[in-house]
Amino acid sequence: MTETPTAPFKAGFVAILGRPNAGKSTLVNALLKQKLSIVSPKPQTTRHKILGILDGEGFQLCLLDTPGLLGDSKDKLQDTLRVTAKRAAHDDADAIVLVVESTLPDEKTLQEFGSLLRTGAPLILAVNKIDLPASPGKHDNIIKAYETALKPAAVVKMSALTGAGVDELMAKLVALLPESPEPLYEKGQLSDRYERFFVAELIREQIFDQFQEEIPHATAVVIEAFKEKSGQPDQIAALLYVERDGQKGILVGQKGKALKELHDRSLKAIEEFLGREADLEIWVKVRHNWRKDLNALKEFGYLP
Ligand SMILES: Nc1nc2c(ncn2[C@@H]2O[C@H](COP(=O)(O)OP(=O)(O)OP(=O)(O)O)[C@@H](O)[C@H]2O)c(=O)[nH]1
Ligand SMILES: [Mg+2]
Repeated sequence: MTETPTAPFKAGFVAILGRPNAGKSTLVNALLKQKLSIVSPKPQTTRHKILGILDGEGFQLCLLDTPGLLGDSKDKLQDTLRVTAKRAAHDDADAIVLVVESTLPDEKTLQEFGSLLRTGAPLILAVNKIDLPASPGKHDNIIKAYETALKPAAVVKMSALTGAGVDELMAKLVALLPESPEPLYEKGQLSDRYERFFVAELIREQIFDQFQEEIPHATAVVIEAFKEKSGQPDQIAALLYVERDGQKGILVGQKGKALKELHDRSLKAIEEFLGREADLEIWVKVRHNWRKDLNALKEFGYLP
């Protein structure tokens, strides 16, 4: 009797890169089929390399969501975010997904993305947001421009929002994964980050939703305390750092109304995520020009 040979197990890292707002985090969540990374219509939402682990039949796909690559950086935070994203590609990736929107790339964009090829990792071009209306032939022209400059290993037209093309992308990624004697992370583990990281992110997501203009970008969230006691709600204390007194005034609002709303919305999101009750305290502090301050970036967890 002959045994059917089983395919070798595969596991590896796939870095998801692209300009801010291209839909990287939405794509990571779509591939994982659950919400891991926060998403907002405003650019520069993601500020960390965030690992999402997907266990499949015969494979483990380790997805790395990254901060959007900006053309020019204006401060040390933006410099740091660029380094974080590029490191994910250069140090960790077995494959790269370049997520682009339905717009023709300019020379600078092509050059910048071209530098990702130096990683040696195969690059898949994911043309996202195809659910949005586009003139006839537009996607083909965009793909042609990227294909000429980057020679991607594969191209997928997709919508992270509707899910169109996501399975096709996943199949292409799994095919690119290296063989591995065993999974890289324990089966069933979703990320390498702890609950307190995601709690801070959920508060940031509410800030992106509730406040306009510079406020979301000028705010950092630090979890000061996270205490679990059996039979009691978790005790969570969050500190929001802004850059100027005026921003603090906006976050707090008249008679504390804005902060109360932020508190209530954040608590709801946090309890849903944790699957248990929590008590949340939010404090707002000013740390002048923290985005230009390397010590602050370190303290807030943006720098190793
Ligand atoms: N119509 C449409 N919108 C999308 C799609 N994918 C993402 N979006 C929207 O695009 C916006 C940005 O999505 P994100 O996933 O936060 O983008 P990102 O690339 O992670 O952005 P940064 O973290 O800022 O770099 C959100 O409003 C998403 O809902 C898509 O396929 N179609
Ligand atoms: Mg993001």
